[in-house]
Amino acid sequence: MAIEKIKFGTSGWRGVIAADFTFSRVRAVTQAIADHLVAQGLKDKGVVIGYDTRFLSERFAAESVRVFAANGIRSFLSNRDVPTPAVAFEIIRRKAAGGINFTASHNPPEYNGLKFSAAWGGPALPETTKDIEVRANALIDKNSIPLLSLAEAKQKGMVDDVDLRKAYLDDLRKKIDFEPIKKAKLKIAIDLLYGTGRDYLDSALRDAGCAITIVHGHRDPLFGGRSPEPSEENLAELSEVMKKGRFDLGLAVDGDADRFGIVDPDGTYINPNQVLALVLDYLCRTRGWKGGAARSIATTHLIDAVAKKHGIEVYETGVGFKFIGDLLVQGKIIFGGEESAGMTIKDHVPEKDGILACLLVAEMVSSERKTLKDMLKRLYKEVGVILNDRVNIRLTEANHAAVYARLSQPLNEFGGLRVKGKKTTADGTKYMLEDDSWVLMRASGTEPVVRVYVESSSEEQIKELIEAGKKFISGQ
Ligand code: VG1
Ligand code: CO
Repeated sequence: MAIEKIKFGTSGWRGVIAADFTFSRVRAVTQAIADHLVAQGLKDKGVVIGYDTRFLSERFAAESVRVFAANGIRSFLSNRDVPTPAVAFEIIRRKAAGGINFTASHNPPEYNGLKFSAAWGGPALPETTKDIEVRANALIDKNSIPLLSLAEAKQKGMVDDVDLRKAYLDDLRKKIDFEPIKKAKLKIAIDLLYGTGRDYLDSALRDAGCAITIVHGHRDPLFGGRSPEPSEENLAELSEVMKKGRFDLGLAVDGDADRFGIVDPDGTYINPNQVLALVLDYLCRTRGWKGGAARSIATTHLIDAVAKKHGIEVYETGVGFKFIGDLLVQGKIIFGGEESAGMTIKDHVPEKDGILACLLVAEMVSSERKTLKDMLKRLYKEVGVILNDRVNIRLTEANHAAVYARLSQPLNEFGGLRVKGKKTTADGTKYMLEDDSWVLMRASGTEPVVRVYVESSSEEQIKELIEAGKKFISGQ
């Protein structure tokens, strides 16, 4: 495969290690970010640098620090692998110019990546990443990128080793109501998926008196041969552990701990869309906040139903948490969620936070004293049944062009349902079908897959829509 240009996707720049994601390209992107920060007049504020548990992540981070140092930009370098939301928190706390987390998040083990967060703490918006891309591509293969050794950088005071954990966890204590959790004395099983959530999520809950059993709590850059994504398939082992023991709740976070995964006591995986709707409903009932709710175009309309119940406005954004983060800092929303298991709330970081989401669910389960399944039944009774599903279909060099051509074909009917409206966006066209069902098909901006998202009010209809999506993508 030809080496591609550096391109930021839905969240950061990602590539296969040694092919696309190399030390020299990391140097070019860092130099581009340094130039961008100089142009913004932010040079003197310093940058927060973190990394995940992937192969070479800490080495890529160190390389980046060397480039920043040579540009006279000081780095606050994390002293261990770190969740992306903790980097976001530290940027805001230190009033830094921005930050980088070296992570490919939920991608397979052969990938690494970097997420650049702006001074406001959220994932950089397209205008910023565009500027960085242009600068970086002009620098590739140039030997002119300045570099200091780490020792020189330290000696010049250009790098501080910092702990990001304490301040972040202290802050979460103000945002989560730990009282009901302490009273409930929960038994919780946590799957850390070999990632950065270790000693963050489990510590917060242990401190609240919960009995914790951990699965995959050590670093494995191969992630046990899977992707560190807290999907139903990847949480099968957590579910088995829960079936064998007696637990009140199962929790998980992805590789960089910005996504959540939730499992009911009987081992049933709860779909993230349903978790988002339940938490929004819970927050509206308990926090008394005023403001809207944001969801991406691919995220469930169950959120809209909950918002309607509480009389709050809904904002629909493109895919990618940067757009939700932007609405949060503008003060427009009290809650934002994405179907891929992203969530944040008012006064918190404008970035998805899997640790916060898991703690909110623990709080909700403790104070409601119900399983998530029972809470869902209650919610469906109140606002109506809205179900959803998503499949990912692999893109190969062979099917790539044909699939893209099909994605832009207009539809009049889908899965036997008439198209009654459509919305065309940068993420493809979302087709509104009869019965308030809908379908969205789009190419991922993080992995070589096409995603088909469907929503409807019955299981049968969901199955039909998913089948129709698979057929449509494969050209049958
Ligand atoms: C996916 C999700 C999107 C999420 C993004 C980053 O993007 O759909 O909701 O914000 O990953 O998540 P895409 O373009 O592949 O569908 V993470 O946990 O990798 O930062
Ligand atoms: Co992630």
